This record gives sequence, C-alpha cells and structure tokens, in this order.
Amino acid sequence: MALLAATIAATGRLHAADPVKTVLITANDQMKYSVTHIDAHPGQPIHVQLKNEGTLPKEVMGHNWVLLKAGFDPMAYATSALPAVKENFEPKALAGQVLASISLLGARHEGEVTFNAPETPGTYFFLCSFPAHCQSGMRGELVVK
Ligand SMILES: [Cu+2]
Repeated sequence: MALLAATIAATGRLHAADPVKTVLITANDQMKYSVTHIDAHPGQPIHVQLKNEGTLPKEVMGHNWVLLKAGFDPMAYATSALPAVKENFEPKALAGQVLASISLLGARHEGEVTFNAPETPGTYFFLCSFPAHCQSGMRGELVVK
C-alpha cells in the first residue's frame, strides 16, 4: 500500500495498471526506423531503445530519436534543427518542443530513454533530426488513447 500511495503522490494519478512498455527501434544506413507507430495509454511509462545497426560514420549517417510535444510538426523541427551540427541536431532553442529524446548515435551504437506518455490522448510525432532523414521517412507517431 505504501508503494501505491507513493505512485499516486508522484504522478497525481494511478497508473499502477500500466506496465512499462518497452519499444526496441532499430535504425540503419537506409534511413529507416524499424518502428514507426507506438500505442500507449495516457501516462504509461515507455522505455524506448534505439539501436543503430548501420555501419557508416556518424558524420554522414547518424541517427537520433526525438519525440515532440502535441501540436509540433516533425518536418518543421527537422528544418529548424538542420544548422545545429554542434548540438547534434537537437538545438536548445527547440527544447521546448521535445517530450523525450535519444541523442545522436553512430554506427553500432545504442541509446535509450524512459518517459511517461502524455496524459492527453492524441498523436505525438517522433523523428530523426539528422539532415534529410525525417524528409526521407525517418519519422513516426506515438498514439495515446
Ligand atoms: Cu537518421
């Protein structure tokens, strides 16, 4: 009961029924994510692992995973992030648009992030913000319902 009370206190709502959802996404030199659609319940804990299975150098074929808040467009984010080479295409100026992210990965590297799905049902977009990758189809959606 103590744990339950702590959970309610920490989140303001009871999410004990929702287990952590683990999502493994692989990326490769063809600029594709293996997963482009994720379903979740409001507030559900989600653990995303991103594995870059490509072999090309990070400078020409890096991959990241950026999940945007409600109402933000992945193509617009990608375009704005384009000049931010030194910030690995996740500029601080755009941090207010980001719900969760996994930093840029080189070949054979992996990263992970754990976060809670938004409480508000809806569609939230994610993308790889490395230049031209989102435009080439490296994007997807988290649907909360
Ligand atoms: Cu990419």
